[in-house]
Amino acid sequence: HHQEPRSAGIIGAPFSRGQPRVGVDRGPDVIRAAGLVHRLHEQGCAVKDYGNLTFEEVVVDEPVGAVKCVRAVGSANQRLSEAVQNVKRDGHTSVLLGGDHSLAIGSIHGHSAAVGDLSVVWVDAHADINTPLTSPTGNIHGQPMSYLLHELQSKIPVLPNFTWIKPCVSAKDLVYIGLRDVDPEEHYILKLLGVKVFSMSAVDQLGVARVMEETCDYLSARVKKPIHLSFDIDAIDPSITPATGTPVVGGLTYREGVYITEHLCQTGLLSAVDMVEVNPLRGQTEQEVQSTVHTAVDLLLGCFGRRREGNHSSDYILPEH
Ligand code: Z70
Ligand code: MN
Ligand code: MN
Repeated sequence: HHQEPRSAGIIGAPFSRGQPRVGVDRGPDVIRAAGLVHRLHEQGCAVKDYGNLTFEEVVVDEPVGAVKCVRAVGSANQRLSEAVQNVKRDGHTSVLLGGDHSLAIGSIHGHSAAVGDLSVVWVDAHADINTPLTSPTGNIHGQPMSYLLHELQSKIPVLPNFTWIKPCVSAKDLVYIGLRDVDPEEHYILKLLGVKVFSMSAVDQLGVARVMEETCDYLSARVKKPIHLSFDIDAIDPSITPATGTPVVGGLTYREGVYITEHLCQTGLLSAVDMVEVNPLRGQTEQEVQSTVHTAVDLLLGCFGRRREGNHSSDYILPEH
């Protein structure tokens, strides 16, 4: 059926301090260099590129307990939240190009501050729901959902540069797709809160079409809230997207990934998208990097109405001879 015209507001966040590997800060520029803006225009999508954010240089950032780079991550996400609020107030679907997945804190916070209650679809090999006290690594990209969920607030200590964060997501409004590397503490949290999870086992069992049908039924059972899609490129199998910090075997195929974006797009509720953890320095060859980046672009095109059956604009007129 007919889709309203969409517009994308792109924010680049060249930020890597939520995890230890260099290179993920180059994500925004390599995704743009692969032609994202041009290809969105080509498919009839209006685009405003807000450019790359710049971040405060945090010189002294000693670990707080086990948690690394707390001040830098807190400060960067506060800037990102403001930027996402601006993009939403300008009327666009927000597109965050990461950067590492700690950026979901500011992206989801800003999205919720602008539009109110959200549904979150988190597509990832990992659950990224460790609290600062359960994290086995101290890397904040493994923790963003814990800061955002109302239900975990009593478990979150006060951290420097994190006091602006207001929890804004309810456990019942969160769905995971693609999980296959979940820490025991995270698994406990997911069960405790009753979070809806479609692990890779569920994708194998049900197929991606039923997973998406059930995801959207589940999220729209009460009221239809705007959807925030947080897509970690490591959800896709590393045979397709190897240029990422922590590849995990047994992931989504390219086609399953694209199907997820097509399906969410056609709900008409997709209001913000994160594309994170693309790290061009983690590819073994230029071909590995290109495959990863082109997949990220195709997933974003799917979010903005690209259909594999083909597209045409509603005012197209067949030429007469
Ligand atoms: C682990 C942690 C993670 C991405 C690794 C890993 C989390 N659960 N996320 N790579 N993208 O450190 O909390
Ligand atoms: Mn991940
Ligand atoms: Mn992630």
